[in-house]
Amino acid sequence: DSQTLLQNSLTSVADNPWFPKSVADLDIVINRVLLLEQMNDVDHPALSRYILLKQSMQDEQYKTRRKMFAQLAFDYKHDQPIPLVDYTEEENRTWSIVFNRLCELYDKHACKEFLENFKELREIGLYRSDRIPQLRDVSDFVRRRSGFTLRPVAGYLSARDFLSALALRVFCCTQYIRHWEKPFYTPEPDCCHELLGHVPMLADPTFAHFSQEIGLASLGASEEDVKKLATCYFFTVEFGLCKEADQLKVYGAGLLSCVDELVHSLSEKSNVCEFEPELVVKQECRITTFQDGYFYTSSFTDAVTKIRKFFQSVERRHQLVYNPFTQSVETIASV
Ligand code: NLE
Ligand code: FE2
Repeated sequence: DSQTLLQNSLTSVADNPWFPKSVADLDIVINRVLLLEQMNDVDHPALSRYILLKQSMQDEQYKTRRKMFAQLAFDYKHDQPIPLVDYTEEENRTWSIVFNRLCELYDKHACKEFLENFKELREIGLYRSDRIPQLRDVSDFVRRRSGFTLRPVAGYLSARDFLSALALRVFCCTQYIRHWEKPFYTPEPDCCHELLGHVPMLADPTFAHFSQEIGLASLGASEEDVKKLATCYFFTVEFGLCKEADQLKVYGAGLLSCVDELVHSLSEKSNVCEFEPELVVKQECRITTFQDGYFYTSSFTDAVTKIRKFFQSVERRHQLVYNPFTQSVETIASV
């Protein structure tokens, strides 16, 4: 009833006084990233994958390059064209190694929506094995297909900040590439992860719509609800599996960009259960090792339905609608 609704929105305004309401607001949000230098403080013996990352950070040349990429992202503003990058020979070579090995796995293991879009990206010449595509061109492609745009970012964002960009139909993408020594697993997102893992799915209108829906639900939500939303996002958009004619297929970007974990997730050793939001929200999201387990639904749309149903029981704090003409969200004063 209107009394409770009013109460909820008042509580939420007190808890979270501000959230981005337009693409311009994202200029403030997106620069709050977790940088590698800061990750150096997160030391833990169990993080063996993280130690790999530390090793690559001892490569001075690579470190300098990463600083340049971080600066590009920090300087970027929402109304500018995405900066073009002159990738080095070594960077393009790393891309080739990842691209070629993943292509061998996709035919058998990727879901049909992914394969369709990936094929198109190759046919139009945007995706080639010998050079890293420009984020600017890829963003134009995605916009034409699903209305999402890509935006450069320097590294990991908090779940709240990342999801808030989705609400505005903006997907944050790193532009640097992983270290050449570890092409088949990296704990961080990089251009292989964004372009190979996320982009083909994001070009699918249903998938794009769902991504925005999770984003909208996160705006002004409590810490607890943001964590739940982020965990559902993680085990679907990042690590989700689905079934096609009784065969497990992959649609999660964290698997589609990672040779080692893709193979692992479909092996005997992996633990795969049916996706149920109640169970999933209790899982730990791992970013420096393989996941403890993976979740499948009969189709990607089925995951959407389940998540939607689950979050209907979570209190809605705002009635927000996205206005595509102004690229902003508006509060509906319908109470
Ligand atoms: N582990 C992934 C990869 O190697 O491509 C990146 C994960 C980013 C969330
Ligand atoms: Fe990702």
